[in-house]
Amino acid sequence: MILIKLGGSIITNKKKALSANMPAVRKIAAQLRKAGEPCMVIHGGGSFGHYWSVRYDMHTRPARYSPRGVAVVKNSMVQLNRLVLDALLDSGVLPYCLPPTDFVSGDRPVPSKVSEIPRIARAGLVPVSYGDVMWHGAGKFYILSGDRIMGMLARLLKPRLAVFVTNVDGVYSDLKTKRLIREITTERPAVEEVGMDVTGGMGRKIKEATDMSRTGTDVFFVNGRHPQRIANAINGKEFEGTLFRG
Ligand code: IP8
Repeated sequence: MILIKLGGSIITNKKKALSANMPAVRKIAAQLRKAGEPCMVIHGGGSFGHYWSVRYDMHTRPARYSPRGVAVVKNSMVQLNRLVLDALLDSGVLPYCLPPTDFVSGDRPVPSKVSEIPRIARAGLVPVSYGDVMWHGAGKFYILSGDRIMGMLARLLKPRLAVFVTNVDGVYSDLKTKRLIREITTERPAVEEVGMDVTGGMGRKIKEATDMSRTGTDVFFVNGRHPQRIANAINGKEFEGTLFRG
């Protein structure tokens, strides 16, 4: 099983509110069709969920956020998810929509629900989940990042590999020169300012990827603007990107 995170930076135009980049999803879908093993896709919020989370000052910390903010953020993620599902279906990938509320309760994954996911994937469908605003209980909500979902699922499902698809080539050691770290060992990654991103941007991804690799999963970071790299990473071919070895 392979877990694939489609970053909001690749499936939306982060500089323009509520603008999706569905041609990018279609090109990535064409590569996923080459995977030859069960896959799950998780997508981020980009200029949908993050745009509204910033506007309503909502974060990953559970709190009594504006009910209107909760409704608006959730609605925007359903809209983006719908666009992603349509683009996948148009491209010959058969998505099975699984909002995180289907397998997360409070801030914890529900193991009996998570264990169904590989079965759905083996039945020929591609489960699709996404970062979302979640009910935490006691009047509180929180923003659950798709990156966090990757970490939760990897711990329980032990996938063969996990791929973070972003709009950069991988993890850089220097943001100015864009020197790519091919494999994370001792070199310190450089992390950009997060800007319109309430869940922590590249820093959060690196943290999740490090934890996932420690539990045995190989994790790749690849640039979704060169979709062929996704298929190369999945199929064990030489690829441009960063590896966190499991
Ligand atoms: O882009 C965030 O998901 P992420 C989802 O994977 C929302 O961090 C609602 C902002």
